[in-house]
Amino acid sequence: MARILITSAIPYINGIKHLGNLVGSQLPADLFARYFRARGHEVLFLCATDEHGTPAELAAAKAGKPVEVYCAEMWAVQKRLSDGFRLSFDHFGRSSSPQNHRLTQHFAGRLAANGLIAEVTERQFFSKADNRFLPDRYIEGTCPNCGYERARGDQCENCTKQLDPTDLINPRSAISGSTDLELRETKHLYLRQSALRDRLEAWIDSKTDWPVLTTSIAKKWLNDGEGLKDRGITRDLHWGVPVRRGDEPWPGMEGKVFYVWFDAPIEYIACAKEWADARGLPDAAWERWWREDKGAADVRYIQFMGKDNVPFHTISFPATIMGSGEPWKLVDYIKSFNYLNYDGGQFSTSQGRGVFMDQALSILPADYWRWWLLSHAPENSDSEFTWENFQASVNKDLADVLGNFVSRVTKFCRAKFGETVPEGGEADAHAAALVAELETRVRAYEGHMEAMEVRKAAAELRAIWVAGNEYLQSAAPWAVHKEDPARAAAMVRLGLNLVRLYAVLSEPFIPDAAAAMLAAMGTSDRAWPGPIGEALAVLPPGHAFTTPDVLFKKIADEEREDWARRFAGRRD
Ligand code: B3M
Ligand code: ZN
Repeated sequence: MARILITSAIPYINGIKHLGNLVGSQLPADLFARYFRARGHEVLFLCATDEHGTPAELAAAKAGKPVEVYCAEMWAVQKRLSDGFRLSFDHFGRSSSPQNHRLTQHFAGRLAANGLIAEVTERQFFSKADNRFLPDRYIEGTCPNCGYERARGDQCENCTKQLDPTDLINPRSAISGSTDLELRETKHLYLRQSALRDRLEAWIDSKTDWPVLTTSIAKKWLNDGEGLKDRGITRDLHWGVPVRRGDEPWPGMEGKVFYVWFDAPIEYIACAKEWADARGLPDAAWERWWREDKGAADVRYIQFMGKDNVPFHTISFPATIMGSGEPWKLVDYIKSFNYLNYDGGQFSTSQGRGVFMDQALSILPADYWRWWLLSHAPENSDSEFTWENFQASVNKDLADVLGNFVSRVTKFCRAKFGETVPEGGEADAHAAALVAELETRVRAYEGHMEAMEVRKAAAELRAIWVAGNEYLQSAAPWAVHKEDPARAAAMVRLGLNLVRLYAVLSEPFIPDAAAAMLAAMGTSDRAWPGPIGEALAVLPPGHAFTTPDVLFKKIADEEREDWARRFAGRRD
């Protein structure tokens, strides 16, 4: 039994996330948290909302609410939706927590003490109309790279190029639209990542098992242009973690806050303290997950994120940890994802294009989405959601294969033997072939899950479901029953045990259906299968079960067409 720490990239607070966001971090993180728990490991699975920075301030202003109020409300909304998708976080924290404030200030103090912070005076846009500096998204203009006219000061949404506000052509205030801007001097702190370049490179080079997507992005940043750039870690904003040097004020930095990307990953650590504090546990309880000097040396730490977040997790956050000179845990494995596109274009939060988490749950239960998203995860390249593909996968994999298997076995048994596991008969050659096939497939499934290959695992799980249907088809208990009821009983007994086994194996992907299957089988035995023959003998003759309702209903063509129209754009 190992200890496994899992974090998902923490979603921005500004609004409800779309399915592309979900499949790029939180959902696969949940898949593996559930799997590793099922295998008997001790798992701590953490996520939180990312509440600082210009996205939060701008969204709050748009909603006409004080930013603290807006964040508290949106945290509750995101929490409800993550529960709805059955994301099994041990704690869903907030980057605005007092725990994160203190820890962020602590790290800044340590970095400064180690000579890794530079104070830099630079020129930034100041808006006279708004009477404030305009960092990041507070400024908009034309992208120098692609000509898109609504590029933001931190990044162009059209071509994804990272920008500095001063790169923009025809800059204007995102608050007032004013173009009456002037460059004024302001002092900021820079994290001297460049001083840690060699250590970062050696560390990244030691991670030979990382996915290519992760390593290639990390190396690109390490070697970009002149080399690794130092990063500004403070902003002229009101909302955020006030700049302090540990417990001390930071002369000259009054009224400034840390940059959101400085404090957000530190929330992974602070979230563990929030988790412990919420349960009245001592600091030792969370430190054993995070401090190598307090038991975390044997923890395996896995992070999940979309590819745009990789640079911050392979360079900036490790630089913060290394630079602190304290024995905090560094990540062991970074699972990153490409983008999920939507029906011939991109998901877009600003344009309301695509399906958002609340909308998804309003039309179908979580398992339908979980199954499609995970089995089509954008692992090795971008992937695309289309309603046709969604309908086809749900109807085929979930309804025709898994749902139909459960329904056939239970209904046949009820009709011929009643709702108890029948006795008599012996396993025949069909059964032996099935057990042999499952032995191979279940071990392959485990292998893909251990390797965190989401799509391969989903494909193997589907093949495991298919094997059950093929068994029923070839064994044909309904035909055998006429001549030899005892042989048919043995087949049905195997089938009912398969339902339980499918529940256990499928739980990481489709937890609600798995729970319904176990409940129908009248068991809470979720033991992961050892030898398959034994796993298929858990429910003994005479054990009572109930015939479940339809597990998955099919999606009709009219529904598909209706949804495709509704989610084409502009969310109201
Ligand atoms: N909130 C970006 C995102 O949601 C950012 C991730 C932070 S992870 C520490 O894509
Ligand atoms: Zn652009």
